[in-house]
Amino acid sequence: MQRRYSVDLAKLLEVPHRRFNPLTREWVLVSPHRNQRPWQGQTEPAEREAAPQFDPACYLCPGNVRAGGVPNPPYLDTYVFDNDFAALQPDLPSIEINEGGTNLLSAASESGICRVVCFSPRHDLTLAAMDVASISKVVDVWVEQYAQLGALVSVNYVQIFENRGAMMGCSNSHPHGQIWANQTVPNIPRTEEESFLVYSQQHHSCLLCDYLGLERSAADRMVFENDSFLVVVPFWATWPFETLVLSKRHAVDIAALDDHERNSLADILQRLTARYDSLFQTSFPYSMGFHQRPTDGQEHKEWHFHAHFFPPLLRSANTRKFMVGYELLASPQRDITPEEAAHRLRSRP
Ligand code: H2U
Ligand code: ZN
Repeated sequence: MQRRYSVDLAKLLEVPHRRFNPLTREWVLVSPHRNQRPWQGQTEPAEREAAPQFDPACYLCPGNVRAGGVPNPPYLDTYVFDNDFAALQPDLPSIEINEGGTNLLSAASESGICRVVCFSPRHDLTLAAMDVASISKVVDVWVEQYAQLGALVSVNYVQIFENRGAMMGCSNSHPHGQIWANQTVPNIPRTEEESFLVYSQQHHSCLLCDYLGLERSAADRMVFENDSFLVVVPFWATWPFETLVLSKRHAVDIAALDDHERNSLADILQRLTARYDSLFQTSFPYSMGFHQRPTDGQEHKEWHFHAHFFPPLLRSANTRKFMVGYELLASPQRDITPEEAAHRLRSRP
């Protein structure tokens, strides 16, 4: 299959090469020649039992009792509760160690709040199967939670995410996501924060606004767009069908989106997850989440609100990519190019 790329990119696509991720400032190894063999994709649907609309054994369904004995209310659209097995706890005493000041044995207490967000009372739905109006309500909840948790002096970063599918370690197929609100800014958003800052100081513009402009003019990695958001397989993607959802306007966080943009976000999430599902005729597993400005009271104009989708599937509903061996010890590596992945995603409904 011949597609037209810029001369330099076409040359690069013939040889092993590395690509730079400007957000994490790390490299990914791309080995396109290993993918010259014909596409061995399988499209037969994976064995799946249809889920019931209500599961009496599900701890997220309305009216059911969760671990610890708390019953869920008979909620009608979304429902948020404090995680019963929270990884973080609020109001901790401050403890810090650093033996000899060498950072060889360095640790500090970390306080925070973990919540679970049910997207729908219907046990059988997914973002892909929900209607945009219902997903808009989920977006409103994310905005509210980001603002509420972020306003706490003890919370400096709010990570909103969804783990979908047993392959990603999700324990329950009931549509839900999680929010972890931390005292400190965790590794990845902290690295992105530094990248945004340095880029804006060097170029007097925003890293992702500039990147968005490049992707729009090249179109090689574009998947689709709506009024306010654009989906690309980023140039530096490590997972086979990884995507980046970019706000077209320079918004620093989810709360800065206006009503129309919030609806657009719901629309893009519905259409992207449906496209993923149709790629291998399966309920596509992934981890997704938003990256946005830390809630440390600073303006952080350098931040550009975006979402990452990291799906593990490679060739079929049952063939996943493992980040092992070379990936664990040296650098992430991929065979199928981001351009090819974008092409496959573009060709789905
Ligand atoms: P997953 O999204 O990874 O499946 O996690 C679901 C969360 O739900 C998990 O963090 C929490 C788990 O701690 N949970 C409760 O808060 N209450 C329960 O009764 C069971 C699970
Ligand atoms: Zn349920």
